[in-house]
Amino acid sequence: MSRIYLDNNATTVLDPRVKQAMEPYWLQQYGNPNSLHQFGTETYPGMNIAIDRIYTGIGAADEDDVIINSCATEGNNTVLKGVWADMILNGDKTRIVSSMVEHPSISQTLDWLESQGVDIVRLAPDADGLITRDILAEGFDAEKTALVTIMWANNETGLINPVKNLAEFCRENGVLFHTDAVQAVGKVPVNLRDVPVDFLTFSAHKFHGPKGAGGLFVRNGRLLTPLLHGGEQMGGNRAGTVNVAFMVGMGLAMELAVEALDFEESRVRCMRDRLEDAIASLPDTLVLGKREHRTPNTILASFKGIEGEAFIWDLDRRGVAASTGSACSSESLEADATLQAMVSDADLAHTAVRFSLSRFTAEEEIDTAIAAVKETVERLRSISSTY
Ligand code: C6P
Repeated sequence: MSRIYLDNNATTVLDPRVKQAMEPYWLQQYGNPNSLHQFGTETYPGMNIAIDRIYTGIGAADEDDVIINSCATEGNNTVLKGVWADMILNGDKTRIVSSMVEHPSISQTLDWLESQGVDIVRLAPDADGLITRDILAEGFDAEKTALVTIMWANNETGLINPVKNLAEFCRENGVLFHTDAVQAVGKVPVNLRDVPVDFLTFSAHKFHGPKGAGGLFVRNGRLLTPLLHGGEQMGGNRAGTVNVAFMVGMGLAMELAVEALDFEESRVRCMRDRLEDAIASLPDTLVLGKREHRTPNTILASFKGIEGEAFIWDLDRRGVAASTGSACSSESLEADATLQAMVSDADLAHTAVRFSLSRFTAEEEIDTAIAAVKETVERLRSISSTY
């Protein structure tokens, strides 16, 4: 049985062109870029091209910095803990403002900062599941606030926050703004010339690059206390030997993902809508979030009376891979504020299943997936009705 992968928000397949571009850096150009000999210096051209591709891909300017790191979790931790060290522990700010619907790499870090005495404000989304400028503005205290961090696109629902408005509000109030753009890069345009964020995180494996490579955009190269102290790599902002192969792979993956944005917006959206229509037509089924507010590849659906994990297992037996919310906190969906804000029926809110496509998803796979979803729903509902 051929397998169908509809869990691209968890991770994506490496683009074969990216794999090929990384190849020389394992056995031939394996030098340490910080070494003075040729093995070291011959890695420079590839790294420079990669950095150019990343700057172009997100619209960074020469005066900005992009710190290459291991993943978005690292980038998110770097911003939150750096701002804490610089502006709260060693400054006069007391507060970080965020939302109730962030990825655990933000929410768990905020929980820890709260345990250290930081005043954390977690905004609830509106009925559409979004954090709007009005929600942020209500009761906002610029004197106290060191940072606002709101994700660009939600990994479970695909809902896209109005990040430009939020960033502009923070700029007007003189407060730093960070966005976790892991699920936005490669799915929707991310142009930081238009969107005045101060910090932005991304992760290569979400856009067909290698796992274990990420980036942190820092407006105007603003200095933050680093998470990793040690060598002078990344201008002293992130110590540790640079993973040249992964950096090269991430650069090309970024370029290819940006080139494919039209395809994402047209073909991927079209396939997603077809699957979504089929799911929504099943009885007692709900798809969360308005289409126009979501990334083109994501569906979060809820099947009344069916337990999420049972659904995933049954669907997997039919050769289709989906997930119950995010890969690192599947069971947290019950407590997910986005769902609670959007679904009044508690039973529906317990059973959400995420389907996420990519530009490598094929039309025929959607036909097979639709049939498999229908069979799974019928089977699991028939079992539950016999008890
Ligand atoms: N979300 C999901 O199934 P890393 O793995 O550190 O590069 O990325 C973490 C991360 C941060 N922010 C967002 C919005 C994310 O979606 C993720 C990864 C996966 O939803 C795995 S939990």
